Amino acid sequence: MTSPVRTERHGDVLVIISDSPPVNALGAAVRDGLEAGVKEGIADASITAMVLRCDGRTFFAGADITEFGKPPKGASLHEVIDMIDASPKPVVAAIHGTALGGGCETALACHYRVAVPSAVIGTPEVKLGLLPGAGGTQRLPRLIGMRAALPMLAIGDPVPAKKAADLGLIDRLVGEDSLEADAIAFAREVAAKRPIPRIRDKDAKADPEAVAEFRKANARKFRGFDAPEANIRCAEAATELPFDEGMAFERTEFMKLMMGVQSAAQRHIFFAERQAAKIDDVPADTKLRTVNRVGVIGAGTMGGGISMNFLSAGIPVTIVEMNQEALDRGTGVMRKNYEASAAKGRIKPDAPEKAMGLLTPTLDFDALKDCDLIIEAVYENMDVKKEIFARLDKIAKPGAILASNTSYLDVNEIAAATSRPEDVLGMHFFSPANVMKLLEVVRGDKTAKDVLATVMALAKKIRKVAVVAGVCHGFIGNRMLAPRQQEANKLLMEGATPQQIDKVHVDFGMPMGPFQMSDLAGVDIGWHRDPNRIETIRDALCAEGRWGQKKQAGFYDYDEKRNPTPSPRVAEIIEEFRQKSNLPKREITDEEIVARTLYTMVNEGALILEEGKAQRASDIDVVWIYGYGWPVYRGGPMFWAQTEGLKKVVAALEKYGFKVAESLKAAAESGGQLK
Ligand code: 3H9
Repeated sequence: MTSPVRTERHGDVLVIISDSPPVNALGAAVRDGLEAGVKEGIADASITAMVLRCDGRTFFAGADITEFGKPPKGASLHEVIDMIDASPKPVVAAIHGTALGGGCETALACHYRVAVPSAVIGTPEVKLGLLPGAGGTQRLPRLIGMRAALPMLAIGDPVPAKKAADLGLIDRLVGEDSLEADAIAFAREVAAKRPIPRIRDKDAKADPEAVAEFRKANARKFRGFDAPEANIRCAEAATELPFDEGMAFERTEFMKLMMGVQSAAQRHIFFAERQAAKIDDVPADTKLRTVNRVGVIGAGTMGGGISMNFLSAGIPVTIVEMNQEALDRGTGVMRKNYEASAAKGRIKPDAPEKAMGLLTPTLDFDALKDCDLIIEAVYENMDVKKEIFARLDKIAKPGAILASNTSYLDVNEIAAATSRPEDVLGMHFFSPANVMKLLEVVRGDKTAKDVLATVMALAKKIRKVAVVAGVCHGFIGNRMLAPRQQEANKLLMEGATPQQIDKVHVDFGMPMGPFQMSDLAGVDIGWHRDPNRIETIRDALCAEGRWGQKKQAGFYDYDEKRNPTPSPRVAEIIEEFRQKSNLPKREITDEEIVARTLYTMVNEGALILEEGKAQRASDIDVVWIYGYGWPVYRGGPMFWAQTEGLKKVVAALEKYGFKVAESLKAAAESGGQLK
C-alpha cells in the first residue's frame, strides 16, 4: 500500500506532506509516514530544516477516532511527536483548515508554526469526553499561559489563526494562497537558529486565580461531565511537574477517560450526528434543487426563529402574516434578538442590519410565488394547515419545496391537500428555532428523494443537525416525550412530588425535569380552556391560573426572578385528586421514577425503530441530545439503555407492567444492540 505521506525536496528544506482525505486524521498509515519523513529529513545531511503540511481541505484534524478502542498499530502518536520534538533540525508546521486535537499537538511538537489567516487551531478532545493526550495539556499552558490554555482545553472551542498568533500559538500568519512557499521561506530563516525552541523546555506559570475563576464561571456548563475537570487538572500539573512527569500524569488521566462510559457516549454522538445526515435509500450524489429564497408563513415565535436561521446564513426570506400588527411584532422580535446577540459580541456589529436587510415582510400571500422553499409555521390545526397547503399549491412555483413545521400532525394528510405531494415534507424546528440545533425532517410517503436530500443539505448550511423521521404522531422526539409525561403524571397520583421527579431528571443530567419544563413552556399549552372541566391535575392548575412561570405559579411557585419553590397549593391539589381516585399514597423510589419515565422512552424508541419511523437507533439519540438537552455524556436514550444493560431495562419495564417492544426484548435476550 502506498503511504499517504510523501516528501518533496526544495533545496535544503524537506517538505513532508500528508494526503489522507477527508480530514488527514492521524491514523496508523499517516503516523508511519510522518515518522519515515522526519527520519529522512534528519538523516539527510543536505537538509537544514523541515516543513510539515497537509494536502486537501485541512491540516491534521486529530487522532483517527475510528481507531480508538482497537489494538494499536504502527508508530504511536507519542513516538511521532517525540521524534519531531527531538529533531536536531527545526520543523515548521504549515497550517491550513482545522488543526485539531492530535493535529494541534503535532503542531505544538514542531518548533515553529505558521498558518494561513483562515485556519483554526484547537484541542476539542473535551467534546469527545477526552483530553489532548499527546502532550497538549502540557504544551499549551507552557506556550500560552493558563488563562488562555484553560478554555481551549476544557471547553474545546478552537481559536482562529489571528487570535492564535496574538496568543503566541502561531509564529507567523502567511499568505492564504502561498502557504507552502511562505513556510519554506520561514524554515530557511530559522534553519540555523540555535537553540531550537522546544515548548517542553519552557516553564508553565501557576495561576491559581485564573483556575479558580475558570472553574466557577463554567461550573454550570461542566455539570456532570468528567472530561473538563480532567483537562483542568492536567493543565495544573503542567505548572507543578517537570515535563516528563506531567506527560505521565496526562497519560493516566487520558486512559481513565478513554476507558470510561462518558467518552464512549460522546464519541458515539460524534459519529451518530454525521451518520444522521445519510439517508439509506437516497444516494449521496442526488442532484439537489436550488434554494435561493425561502418563504415563511407566520411571524410568531416559531416563524420568526425559523426565518432567522436562513437570514443568518445569507438566504433571503419572505415572511407572511395575516395582519400588520402581528407582522410588525414578529419582525420587531427578530431584530431585537439579533441586536441582543450583537450586544453580547456573539455576532458582528453589522450582522443585524445585514440579516434584516435580507427579510421581506409582507401581508401578501402571493409574494410566496418566488420562493424555492416555503415553510408553514402557523398553529397546530389540521384544517388550517390543509387550507394553507391548498392555497400554496395554487401559487408556488413548480418544483418549490413545501414544508410544514408541524410537531405532531400527519404530513401525508397535509401533502394530500396539494396536487404535488412529492414536493411536501415536514421541517420540525425546536423552540427557540434560531438557537436549538435539531431539525426533524419528516418524510411523507410520497416525498421525493431530491426534496429530502435538498432539505438535509440546507439544514447543514443553516447549521442544524437534521434527522429524518417517518410520519407518526409526534415523530421521534415528541412521540417519546408522551410516555414520559404520562408516567410522570401518574407518579404524582401515586405519591411522588413534582420536585422529586424533577430532581431525578436533573441529577440524571437533563437541563430540567418534566414539571419544570411544563412550567417553562406553559402549563396551559393544549389546555381545553374550560375552567369548569377538571379531569386532571393539570386542568386543576390551569383553572386556578397556574399556567407556569409566566404567571409565577405552575407546578411550582415562583418569585419575581423566577426562582422556584415547592408549592403547598399544588400538594393540596394532588392530594385531593389522589383521594378522589382512591389511590393509596406510597413511597416512590428514584429507581421507579427512572424506570417509568426514562426506560419507557427507550421502549417507545424501540417501537419507533420497529415501525421504521427512524432510520437507526443513533438517530434517536441525536434527536434527544440536540432537541431536548439529554446529557451528551450519556449518549442519548438508546445508547444509554445499552450501557444500563438491556436485560435490566426490560426487567424493570416488566416489573412495572409495561408491554415491552419485541425488538427490545429480543436484543436483551441475545445480548445484541438496538439498531
Ligand atoms: C484526538 O486527537 C486525541 C489526541 O489527543 C491523541 C491522543 C493520544 N477521526 O465532520 P465532517 C470524519 S481526538 C476519524 O463531516 P466537516 C467524519 O466522521 C480527535 N474520522 O466534516 C466524516 O466521515 P464521514 C480530536 C474523522 O468539514 C468525515 O471525516 N479531533 C475525524 O464538517 C468528514 O467530517 C476532533 O475532535 C477524526 N478525528 O468538519 C476533530 N474527524 O464522511 C473532529 C472527522 O464518513 N472533527 N472525521 O461521515 C471535526 O471536528 C470535523 O470533522 C472537522 C471537519 C471540523 C475536522
